[in-house]
Amino acid sequence: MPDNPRILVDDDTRVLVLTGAGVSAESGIATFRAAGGLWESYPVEKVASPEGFDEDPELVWRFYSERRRKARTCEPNPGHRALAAFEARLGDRFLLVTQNVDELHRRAGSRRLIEIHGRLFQSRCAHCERAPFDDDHAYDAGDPPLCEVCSTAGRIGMLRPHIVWFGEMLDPSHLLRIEEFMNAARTHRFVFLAAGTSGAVYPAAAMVDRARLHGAETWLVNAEPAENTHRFHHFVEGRSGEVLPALLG
Ligand code: BV8
Repeated sequence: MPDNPRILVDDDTRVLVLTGAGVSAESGIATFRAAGGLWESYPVEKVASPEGFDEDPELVWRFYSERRRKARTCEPNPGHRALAAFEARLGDRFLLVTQNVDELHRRAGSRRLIEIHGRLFQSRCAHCERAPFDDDHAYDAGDPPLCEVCSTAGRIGMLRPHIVWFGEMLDPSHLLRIEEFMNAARTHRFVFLAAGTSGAVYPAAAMVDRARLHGAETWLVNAEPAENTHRFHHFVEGRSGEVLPALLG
């Protein structure tokens, strides 16, 4: 791998990007599985699963409220901004898929963005079909919040974070949009780039395999080898806030 690799892009190239928690690390947001990560303080099945929410909604709301408080104080880093600039260059030949829920890609200006694991600053009702709504409240004192729509209808409906938990399906419309982008890209030069992800969570960790089936040249940028590094053509070890501006510049 040359010292300063670059992803060469011509007028025909389609680029699909997948990011994970490592892309937000330089903004001060804890990752999940690295040392000192979130899962060290909280057992994942207790705070990021529907069973955990059913068992102890107060604990789950404390976990997400703490993350809302923290994420509000963080800013996008050069890695987020490099991806937003790359989107501005490529337009509809670019699509960013993120596992991150911190909304820093949004705040950096990314718009061709799919947040496949949900959004930290949205809530929804766990019991009715009410659409997810913007919500930056920290509900960590007292009872979990209730849905007004349910209350008005004389029901008890508890609010939950608009997050995809383990054991929950991803939004089918998100998966369809990703598949459609890959199908359209297969007759062009197609690059798949993953950044800041340990490759531990599915179906996101299998995107590299789908992309290769569609003829993509695949790149991984990560601070350390990931679980699926061997499935990428290129691996650039480093911090995404430093590597991405050079790689995409
Ligand atoms: C589902 C909640 C159907 C939001 C999350 C096979 C196929 C399908 C499903 C499964 C399967 N096998 C198992 C499953 C079930 C499960 C799964 O994948 N389990 C794993 C643990 C084996 N998947 C699911 O349940 C998914 N649902 O598929 O439904 C189904 C259901 C059941 C059974 C079968 C099918 C739902 C997955 C979504 C779960 N929700 N989070 C939240 O609270 O945030 S996942 C969670 O992990 C986060 O969303 C996070 O984004 C995601 C992935 O983690 P990473 O982003 O990669 O973060 P991590 O800390 O791991 O790594 C960061 C990396 O960055 C590190 O390598 C580090 O070195 C690096 N780094 C650090 N600093 C930097 C850096 N890199 C660059 N620069 C830096 N500065």
